[in-house]
Amino acid sequence: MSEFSLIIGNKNASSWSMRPWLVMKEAGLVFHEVLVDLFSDVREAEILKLNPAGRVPALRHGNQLIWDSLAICEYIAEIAAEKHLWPEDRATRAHARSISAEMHAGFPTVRGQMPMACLQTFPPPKLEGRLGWEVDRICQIWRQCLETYGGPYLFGHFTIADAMYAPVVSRFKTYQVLLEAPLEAYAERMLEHTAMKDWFQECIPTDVE
Ligand SMILES: N[C@@H](CCC(=O)N[C@@H](CS)C(=O)NCC(=O)O)C(=O)O
Repeated sequence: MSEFSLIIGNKNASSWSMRPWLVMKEAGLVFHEVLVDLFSDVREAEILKLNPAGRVPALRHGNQLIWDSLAICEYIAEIAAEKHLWPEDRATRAHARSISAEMHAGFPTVRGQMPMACLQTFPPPKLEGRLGWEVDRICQIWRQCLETYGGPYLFGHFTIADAMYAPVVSRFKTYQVLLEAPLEAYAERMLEHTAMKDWFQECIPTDVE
């Protein structure tokens, strides 16, 4: 059995789980998956048995438990240092960390009104008010990264920042958000990423929360 166990929710719906899962795949780590059904009545008790913080994802590595998606990504970046899961240049790394933290702490309206449902397609919501602002802000972030670093991913090669925005790529597809050509090309590239494709293939449809 692998030394790593990643505790995650339903692949179709658990955007927080998707992020470290992609990062661990990109790092080339072999890991055991522990799946918790977030639609089960006993999910709270199930999760609490595995993580006292009561949330997924969490990573068990030997006796060490690491919880919270970004903390797991940071841990993997240190373990697989040769993969440069953060950009090497300090200023670029600070930029990548800033947009990752912005996603981690923000965009509550996108989260609430456009829940992740990888396999499903829904009519586009009206992109106005706070929702419109948040979607525009994500587009601004992607545009600035792609223009500054030249693509094909946000900071050139695939980094934790791409993983942090991967659920948004999925949401934009599900809710048919129209994007300008370079951003659409980025979203397509992300959907073609091997780990992303594997995640989608392993999804089972769920209700939307
Ligand atoms: N800040 C946390 C958020 C994790 C989170 O909210 N996970 C949700 C599922 S995607 C969860 O565990 N929900 C527990 C529940 O529904 O009972 C992280 O980045 O890992």
